[in-house]
Amino acid sequence: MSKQSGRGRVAGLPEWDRCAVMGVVNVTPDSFSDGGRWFDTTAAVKHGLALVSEGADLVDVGGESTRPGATRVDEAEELKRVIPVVRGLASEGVSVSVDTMRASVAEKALAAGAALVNDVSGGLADPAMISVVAQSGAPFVVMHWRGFLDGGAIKGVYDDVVTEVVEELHARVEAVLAGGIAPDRVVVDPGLGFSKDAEHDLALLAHLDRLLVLGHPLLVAASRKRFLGRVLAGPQGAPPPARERDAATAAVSALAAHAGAWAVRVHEVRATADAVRVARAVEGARAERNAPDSPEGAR
Ligand code: PMM
Repeated sequence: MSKQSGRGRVAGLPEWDRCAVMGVVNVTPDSFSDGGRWFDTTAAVKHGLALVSEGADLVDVGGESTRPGATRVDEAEELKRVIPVVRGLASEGVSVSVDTMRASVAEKALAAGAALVNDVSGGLADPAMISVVAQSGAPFVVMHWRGFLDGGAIKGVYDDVVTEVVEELHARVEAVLAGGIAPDRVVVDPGLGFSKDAEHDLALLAHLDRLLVLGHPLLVAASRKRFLGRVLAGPQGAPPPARERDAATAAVSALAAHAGAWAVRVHEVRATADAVRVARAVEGARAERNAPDSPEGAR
């Protein structure tokens, strides 16, 4: 399968000729890397617009932290956090993604102008999610998920993480298609850091080609995650804090773009916007060199 099939196009969203950049706005007091900073509608909308001016193609708005140990917010609170921010950004013409595990939040966010539903549970947390998204005709991100993180260590045990993630994602894709979401509206995501340790995350990044075989555009969300802290710390050292992992995040963005990812989800947009453009330029140079009528390609 060509790299292009992973990049592909997601029906219902603009088309980019390179890996797209999804900027993150967490409207939460407690997300692990930026919690509390945009916990106010005006500040959150302003931040989303700033991310767009720095090069974000999409802005992902979430009102519930998924960090290990986080307790779930109730539905009313999640709606209060997310909907005004979605509405504010959509009214400015931003392509907004809503990061939620709740069908009711997805439904109201779509009505407020969101263009994409990003569910870290891949439709598992709320049995109504798939039908709500199917009825709306919105595209849907299916992330690999083995349940809420307080569910026990067994969830992070794999014999072969790449094969298992591919198989489990395949099963979720079948479920969302059976639930009526159109195939050209399904995006897959390996769920880095969710029931996975640093070795698992690195193995998945090393084998993004295996995820592309699923035949759907691929989203990679490595931004500031624990595994980057581990890599930067080395065997003995202490991991740098989340906000000092942005250069490492941009490195992953370049690698993911080069491997054919459709989009990368990041907190700090500027460096990643550069990274995906460099990856695109390299891709263009390769295509030119391989073209049958180029002196290089003819050799
Ligand atoms: N990770 C987080 C939140 N949302 N969405 C997708 N599709 N994939 C992810 O890996 C993902 C996500 C957790 O990170 P954050 O708290 O920094 O937003």
